[in-house]
Amino acid sequence: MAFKLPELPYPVDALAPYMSARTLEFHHGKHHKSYVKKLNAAVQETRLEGKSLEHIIQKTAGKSAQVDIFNNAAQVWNHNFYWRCMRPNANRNPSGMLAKQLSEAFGSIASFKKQFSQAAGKQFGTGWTWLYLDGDALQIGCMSDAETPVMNGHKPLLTCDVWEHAYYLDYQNRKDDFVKTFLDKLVNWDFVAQQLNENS
Ligand code: MN3
Repeated sequence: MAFKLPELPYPVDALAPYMSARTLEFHHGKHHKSYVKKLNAAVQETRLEGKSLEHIIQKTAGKSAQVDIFNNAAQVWNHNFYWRCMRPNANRNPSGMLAKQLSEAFGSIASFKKQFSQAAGKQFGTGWTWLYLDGDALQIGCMSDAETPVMNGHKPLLTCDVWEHAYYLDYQNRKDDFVKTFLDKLVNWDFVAQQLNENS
C-alpha cells in the first residue's frame, strides 16, 4: 500500500487571508505531494515497504545511509499533522483543560505564545516549531529540516512549519508576523486538545 497525499481538511481558500489559497496550492499540492511521491519511490522493494510512517521514521532516524527515506517520511508525517493543526474561523486562544495545562507549564497563554514564537524566530534555516509531550511534560522545541518529535517517541500536539515555503508567498521575509498570525488566527485548539487527551 503506497502512501497517499491526504486531502486538506478544509477548502483550499478557507484559511485566507491569513494563509492564501496560493500558498496552500503550492505547499500541499506541490511540496507535500512531492514528499509522498519520493517516499513511495524510496521505500519500494525495501524492508520498509508497507510499514507505517511512524515505524519508518523511527527506524531511519540518524542513519546516514537512509537519510533520503527519513527526510521524506518525516516530511509526509509533519505535513499530514500540520494541516490538521489549523482550521478556518479559529478561536484566538485555547480553553478548558488545554488552557489550564498550557498556563501551568508556561506561565500563561500569552507566555506560551511568546515562547513558541521565540523558538520559531530562533530557528535558523528550515525546520518546524513544536509543542509536544515528553512523558507528561509539555515542551516547546524547534527542530531542523524534517526532524520531528515522532523520531524520539514523543507525542506532538501542535506544529508550525517554518520552512520559507510555508509563508513566503503571503509574508515574504516577515516570519515573525506569520508565526503570530498562525497562533492567533489559524490554530485549531480543539485538535491540539484532542492530541493531549489521547495521551491520558
Ligand atoms: Mn512544508
